Amino acid sequence: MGFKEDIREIACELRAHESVTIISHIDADGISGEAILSQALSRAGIRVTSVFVRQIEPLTIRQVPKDDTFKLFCDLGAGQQNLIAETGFGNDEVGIIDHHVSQPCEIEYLQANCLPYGHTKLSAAGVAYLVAKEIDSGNTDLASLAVIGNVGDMMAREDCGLTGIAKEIAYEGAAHGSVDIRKRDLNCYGISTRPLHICLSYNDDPFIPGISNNAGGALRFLQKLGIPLQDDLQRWLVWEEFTCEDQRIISSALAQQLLVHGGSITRLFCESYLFPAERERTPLRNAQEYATLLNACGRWSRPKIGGQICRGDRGSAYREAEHMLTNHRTIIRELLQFILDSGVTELSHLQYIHVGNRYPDTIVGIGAGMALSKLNREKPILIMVEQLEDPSVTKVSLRATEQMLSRGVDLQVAATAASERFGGAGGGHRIAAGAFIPRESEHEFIQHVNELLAGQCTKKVTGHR
Ligand SMILES: [Mn+2]
Repeated sequence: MGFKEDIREIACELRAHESVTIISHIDADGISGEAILSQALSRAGIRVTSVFVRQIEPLTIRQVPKDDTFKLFCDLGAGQQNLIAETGFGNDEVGIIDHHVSQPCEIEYLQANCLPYGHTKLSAAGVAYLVAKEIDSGNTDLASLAVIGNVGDMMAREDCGLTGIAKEIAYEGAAHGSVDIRKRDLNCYGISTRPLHICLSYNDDPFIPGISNNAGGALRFLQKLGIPLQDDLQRWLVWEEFTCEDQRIISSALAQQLLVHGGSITRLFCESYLFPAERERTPLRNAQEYATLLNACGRWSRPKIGGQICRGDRGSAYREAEHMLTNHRTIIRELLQFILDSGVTELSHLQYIHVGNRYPDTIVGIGAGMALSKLNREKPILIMVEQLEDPSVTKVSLRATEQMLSRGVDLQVAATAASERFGGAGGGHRIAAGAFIPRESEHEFIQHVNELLAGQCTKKVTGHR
């Protein structure tokens, strides 16, 4: 069977049910995936209720109702099939839409998963969109949500743009008119909302000397170009608002700056995905910032607010999400400062820090990713946080950079193997992974992750020789 057949089969199964419960993940991919599926199902006359969870584990699986609805897992489930089976769900009442590593299981659940077919750069929302289109070919208006899920799950990061099926979906969105694709745009987060010098100074991929981590330097750099940086109301322009000609002048000056310092310009540009129907200077204008807005909702336990925004609410839900986004950023900034002030402990192949119970476990991974550019850029970072609900469990987040991946680093493999060894559970992606481990194993766990990372790097080197 191929991926297409799996999509067809799950769509066919869904159409046969009167009511469906969607169980989805609280991140941007899970929220946009749920919005795609629930809208496609409602349009087909199927009743839908949705449950959002942070992950599927023995405690959270109790939130899945034991009723006669069909259970559709989205952005999770593939790696937890044994738990789903142990909980008593039969193979006639479960479907899984996922892009994570699938776990062997006695019960063969219906599953649409792009990963076993080698589509490594497609998110769950991407798969959900394919299912939605199989339910009704008229569902192409949902493509923009799939773009948000794909971008939110970093599918565009490595190649500076979406590829494969995810790219095809973006082009369907463009054909529908809801997505505006900029083929050679500035590879920088915040092109719709941040004053350009701030936007540039926050960016470290590529790291531009004199500009990255240096807002003053970035501003002086732009001022020298002799182009207007503010509008008539003295507001700083955001990247999107510069004329094409001015964007060209800025881009070539940035390229020059990189080249002068011996850098490469390959990551200076990217394909970006804008939503022309959304209000200007809001995070809804492009896929990256939209995904952050949804992530903020999820991380602060209000994923359904994100879902309302995906369905078009630009009133109270949107205002609430904006507040969460502000709060989200403030706490992450505090966490970042805490990491930098406290300092990390460096091992041969890893740097780590324990933040105790100061920060919610849902944001420490983001803070760790941001701290990485200001710490040793050669080693992945591991951050530990106490679980508020259960202090005997420690939540671990790991973050790496593209550069580290090219040297062989695979955090998903390390997190999974190391946590299993100590009776925990882990998962994620090569560049970002997480785990839950017993508190008493923290020290040994870190040492073991360090050993695994050391092994990954040597393997890569020998492979090349
Ligand atoms: Mn995902």
